[in-house]
Order: sequence, then C-alpha cells, then structure tokens
Amino acid sequence: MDDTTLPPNIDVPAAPPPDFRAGFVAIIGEPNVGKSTFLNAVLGTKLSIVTNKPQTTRRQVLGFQNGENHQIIFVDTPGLIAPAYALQRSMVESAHRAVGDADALLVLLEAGKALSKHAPFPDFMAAVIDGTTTPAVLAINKMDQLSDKSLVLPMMKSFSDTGRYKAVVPMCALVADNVQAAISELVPLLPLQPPLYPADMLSDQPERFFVTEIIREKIFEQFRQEVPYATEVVIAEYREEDTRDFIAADILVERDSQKRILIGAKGAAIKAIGTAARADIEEFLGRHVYLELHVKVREGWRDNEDWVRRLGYNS
Ligand SMILES: Nc1nc2c(ncn2[C@@H]2O[C@H](COP(=O)(O)OP(=O)(O)OP(=O)(O)O)[C@@H](O)[C@H]2O)c(=O)[nH]1
Ligand SMILES: [Mg+2]
Repeated sequence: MDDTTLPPNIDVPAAPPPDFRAGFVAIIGEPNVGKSTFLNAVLGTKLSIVTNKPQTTRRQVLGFQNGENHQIIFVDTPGLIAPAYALQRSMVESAHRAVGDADALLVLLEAGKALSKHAPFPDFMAAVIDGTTTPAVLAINKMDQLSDKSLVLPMMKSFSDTGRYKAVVPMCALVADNVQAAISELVPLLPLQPPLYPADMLSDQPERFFVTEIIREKIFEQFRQEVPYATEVVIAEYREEDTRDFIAADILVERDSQKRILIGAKGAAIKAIGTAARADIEEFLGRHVYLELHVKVREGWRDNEDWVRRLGYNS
C-alpha cells in the first residue's frame, strides 16, 4: 500500500534503517562453560538459570538483544554431551536444532580447555562445529581463571589459524567482560533484514516457564550428585490473585529414595527450596507469590521417551 492511500493520523512505525541486521545466534558449548551466564550478561538480567553443575540448561531459552541497527535473538542451548538417556538425547537434539536454525554460532570454550594439549573439543562437539558452514565466533570464557596471561595471544592465534572462526574473543562472562566485543563480531554475520520481534520483548517463554526453572535452579544448588538430574518441575496450578500469585508446583523424581531426600527431615529440605525459590520468583515477577511444592515419584521418567515427551521435551 502506498503511503498516500493511508487515512490521516495513522501511526506509521519508523522504518528500520536499510543496514539493519537481525537473526538468530545459537550459543553452543560443553556443559558448564558459561553459556547461560553469557546470555544473562548480554541481557543485563537473569533470564537463564546458572549453577556450578553441568547440564543445568535443558531447553532452548531465547533472549533478545536489541541495538540501534541490529536485533540478535540469542538461543541458549543445553550443553553438548554424548547422551546416555532419553532426557539427555532430547537436550542434545534441542542444541542441534538450534545450530541448524541459526544464522551464526557463538561457540564457547573454557580458557583452561583452550590451552589443553589435547583437542579443545570432544569429537561430538567438533562434529557439530565442523559439520556446518554457518559462520561462527569463538569466545574463550573464564579468562579470569587463566593465571599466565602471556598465553592468551598465541592461544587466540592458534584458533584464528584454523580458519573456522570469523573472530576469536577472550571473555569473562561472569563479570560481563568483553561480552560487547562478541556482540560486535556477531552482528555483521546476520542477514540484512528488519527486526523479527518487537523491541520490548525479552524472551519467548511464558512467565511460568521461568518459575519452574528457578525452582530447578534451587534444587541444583541444594542437592548433590544424582538428585538434581532425576528431577523435573511442572506447574500444577497458577492463579493470579489480587495481592499475589498462587503457584503450586510438582517436583517429579524417579524413586522413593529421592523423594525422601528432597523432603528432608521434618520437611526441612523442601522448605529450604521453597524459601529460596519464592524469593527469586518474586524478584523475577515483581509480584508477591504463594508457593506450594509437592514431590511426586514418576518411576524412571528420565529414560522413558513417553514421559520425556509428555514433559514437553522434543517439541
Ligand atoms: N570464573 C568464572 N566462572 C564463570 C564464568 N562464566 C561462568 N562461570 C561459572 O560457570 C558455571 C557454569 O555456568 P553456566 O552459565 O550455568 O554454564 P552453561 O554453559 O550454561 O552450563 P549448562 O547449562 O550446564 O550447559 C557457573 O558456576 C558460573 O558462575 C567466568 O567467566 N569466569
Ligand atoms: Mg546453561
């Protein structure tokens, strides 16, 4: 439609400049390298849960970063591993899908691993990086853990020399150091096109997704070994009331013994999860919350394709 055919007083949005770039960037790397920390640093807000345990992220989380002349849709992915059970298979598939759909990749590697004399990436990860021609930027993260800074330049050069990366960026995602440099390297790799999402959008996931993630984060923080990995959180009821949100969530585990651990002596453990989760949920939602948690056993759900699908994975 020609502008002159518009009725008067219609608010025509300003057209983006012709050099505007927009597209998807998949953040990939082994578990625990700092992918979710990077996304949070970029957004300046805690969107994706972070713990010191590997395999924290299980589903893709989108985060939108808007600049004057660009929109990057970052896709935080589950860490790449050799999967051993149904849930892990779906996690890895989700990371592969993100790579397939991406306009550019941000590959994260820990500084310690980058220096290792062995191959920096395990075979399955190298296969992902080398199995696609999608342009990639390599970020070497956790630079703060590198004591000998004289190793940085030769290390970066060795990765540049492979020819696979458009840029190699040293980074400390924990304190958002050089995060902007990674963005500057990624923008030119995106297609010239107008923004794909409204500028005020932070993520594509609904609030209740973040509520379950925050509860899962507390479980990852408070329990050791297998329990966090055997756990899934689902919302049973969510009601917005006048003065607060009423949220009932089920924590699914695989065995009775895990249920006992999660509940703890006189319910102390589940109470601690609830208290910590509620504080973060209230901060995230900006509203008061009443949080009720129930632990339920779903025998072996993690390696049951049916359960994994019912819980919304593989979708
Ligand atoms: N010292 C240091 N620690 C970092 C840095 N970036 C992230 N971390 C820590 O590394 C741990 C893992 O961070 P995550 O962001 O959860 O890592 P991830 O790659 O998303 O992990 P998965 O979701 O399990 O694949 C957390 O304890 C972070 O605080 C960094 O630059 N320096
Ligand atoms: Mg993560």
